[in-house]
Amino acid sequence: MSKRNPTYDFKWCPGCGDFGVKRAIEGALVERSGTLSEPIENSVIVAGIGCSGNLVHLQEGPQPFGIHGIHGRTLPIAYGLKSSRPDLNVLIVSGDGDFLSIGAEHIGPQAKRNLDVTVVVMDNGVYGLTKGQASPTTELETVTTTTPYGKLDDPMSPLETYLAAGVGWLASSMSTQVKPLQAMILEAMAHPGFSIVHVQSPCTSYNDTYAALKGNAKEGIEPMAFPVPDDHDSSDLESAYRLARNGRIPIGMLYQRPDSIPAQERLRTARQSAGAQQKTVDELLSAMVI
Ligand SMILES: Cc1ncc(C[n+]2csc(CCOP(=O)(O)OP(=O)(O)O)c2C)c(N)n1
Ligand code: SF4
Ligand SMILES: [Mg+2]
Repeated sequence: MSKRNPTYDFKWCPGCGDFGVKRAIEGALVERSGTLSEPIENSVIVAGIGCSGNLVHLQEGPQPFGIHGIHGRTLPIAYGLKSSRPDLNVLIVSGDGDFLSIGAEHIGPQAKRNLDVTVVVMDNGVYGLTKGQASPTTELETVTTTTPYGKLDDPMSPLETYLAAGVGWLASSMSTQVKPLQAMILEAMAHPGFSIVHVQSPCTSYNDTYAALKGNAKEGIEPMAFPVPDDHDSSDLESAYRLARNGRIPIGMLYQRPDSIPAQERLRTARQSAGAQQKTVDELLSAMVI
């Protein structure tokens, strides 16, 4: 439905990074709708679970459609949606726990398929909604309720993982940079193919990383985040890898594959070339009978 659910009363904590992501998405959807003269209902937000996924209920202003899915399955839901309604603009919102743990197995296949959707990952390095358990991006040795002796696993590097999986359009951002983030999401939605905007979105209750990301000269904290250099060539995959592997967090456009044929177009072309040889569903099924 494209109306807010009046009985859903979830609220983010004060200062939660997700507020900035929400504003950027609202702005990008309205801007897209105006530029393309398309009703906002042509956009659908598919949400994972977690505080981040609740974004789908909290959109203000003109309402897109929304589906609040199950844990880790935003991509299969979006695939089904896009397969039956390729005309829709599908935006996924998901957390580091939802997208990069139980959901991670879907990234590779959809990247290789070049499913034409945009994913906004809200990374707070923790399972926020369930009160602060370790997620794949939680730092080594961090003590949480599920890692009482400190986290034993190295943190995952999401940007490297996406590039290795074959994601063809990748940007990295911070929830505090609302306007640049809005512009990035808009650009990602215009890309014909799979696109990811990975956002550092701190959790003020269980993993407040604002100071670590931005740095604090007075307290001698070096910023983890740094802007992607102006001379970075975003069509150069090797150069994108170097930035992703740098040990800190690059903020900006990392990679855009020069050629991008989205899944729907591949299917259309295959159907056309099959022509008269197209098989019925019954024929396809009987070919698999043992
Ligand atoms: C099948 C299933 N297992 C476990 C949960 C419990 N659960 C709710 S939110 C969450 C973690 C979400 O973490 P993340 O995606 O990082 O979202 P955040 O709250 O940090 O934004 C989990 C495990 C669930 N909803 N469904
Ligand atoms: S628990 Fe963390 S992620 Fe969830 S709303 Fe609060 S600050 Fe945001
Ligand atoms: Mg999280």
